[in-house]
Amino acid sequence: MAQYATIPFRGGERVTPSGYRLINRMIGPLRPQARLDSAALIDGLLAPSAAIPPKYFYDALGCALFDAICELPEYYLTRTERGIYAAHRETIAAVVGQDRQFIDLGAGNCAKGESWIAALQPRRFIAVDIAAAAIEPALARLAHSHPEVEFTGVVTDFSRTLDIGAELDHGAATFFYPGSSIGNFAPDDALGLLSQIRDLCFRRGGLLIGVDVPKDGARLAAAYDDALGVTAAFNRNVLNHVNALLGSDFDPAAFAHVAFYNVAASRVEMHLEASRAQRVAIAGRERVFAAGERIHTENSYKYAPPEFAALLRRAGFADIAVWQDEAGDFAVYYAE
Ligand code: AVI
Repeated sequence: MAQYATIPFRGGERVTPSGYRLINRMIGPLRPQARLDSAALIDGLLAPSAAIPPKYFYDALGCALFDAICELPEYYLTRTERGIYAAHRETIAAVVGQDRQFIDLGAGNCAKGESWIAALQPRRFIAVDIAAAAIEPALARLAHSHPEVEFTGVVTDFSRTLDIGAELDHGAATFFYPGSSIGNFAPDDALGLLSQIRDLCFRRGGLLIGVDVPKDGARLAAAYDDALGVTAAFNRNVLNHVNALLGSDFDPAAFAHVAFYNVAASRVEMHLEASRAQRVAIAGRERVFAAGERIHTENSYKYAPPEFAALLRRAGFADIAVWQDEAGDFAVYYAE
């Protein structure tokens, strides 16, 4: 039973005997889900406390802005995680094991996943992301440089469900979920996703995951409100994406970027604040925003290592190893 369609690889060149495949789960029989998603997006915008799920950040421009965020001096997450991998690569590789299928969740430009190919020598590399625009060129590039690996791209929204079981074989699997992306889920949803990953590990498998740690609120606020305004542009751009999806008429320039650390909830929150009173047409309805009214666009939860290890255990993982940088700013876990 085909639940999805294999689509031609736009702009790609088949360079390996095995080639690479891009599977798009948002097309064909799954279109009704896209309609449900639009309905949920509209409901969120019309609700008294307006919200947009963070998955809508990632149109082509949003992906490029996120790549730029990862280079910012204030955004310590990416380089700290990279430093942990560089410092412990051999030890981590020995614990994880080679010759597995490697599932890069939220792969984006696949740069982080690619950095593990030499050490882990995966048989198969499955890049999973909501943004086809990010993984298409990445897979074309990877297939050139690693002809020994079989590459597959799956374009899917795993904030709903991780429907990639059909792409896995029964060999050992390493799931890779870097960048503290798990922090963009509410804790109960994070538990749900971790449990699904655990179920997909079959008999032999594990999860290598990077997670940000709570720290000084001013430092966290700066990481999500940088001096150059790149994160502000990333946040506002979600309104461009919503306009493209819904035909709404948000003016991104009429909303200010707001980011702060909510200590009690252990999360950074991002909002868009209406700079003046305004009316926005959304799917045949009108939403009036008062000056100062906010649209909640993202939570980024931070976990101390004992808390995150407990979450992994609740999801059914055991044998949890943790690596951190010297300052304890970020943590990497491998759980089987
Ligand atoms: C993708 N995710 C882990 C980022 C984060 O840190 O929560 C998204 C982001 N939002 C603002 N800056 C980066």
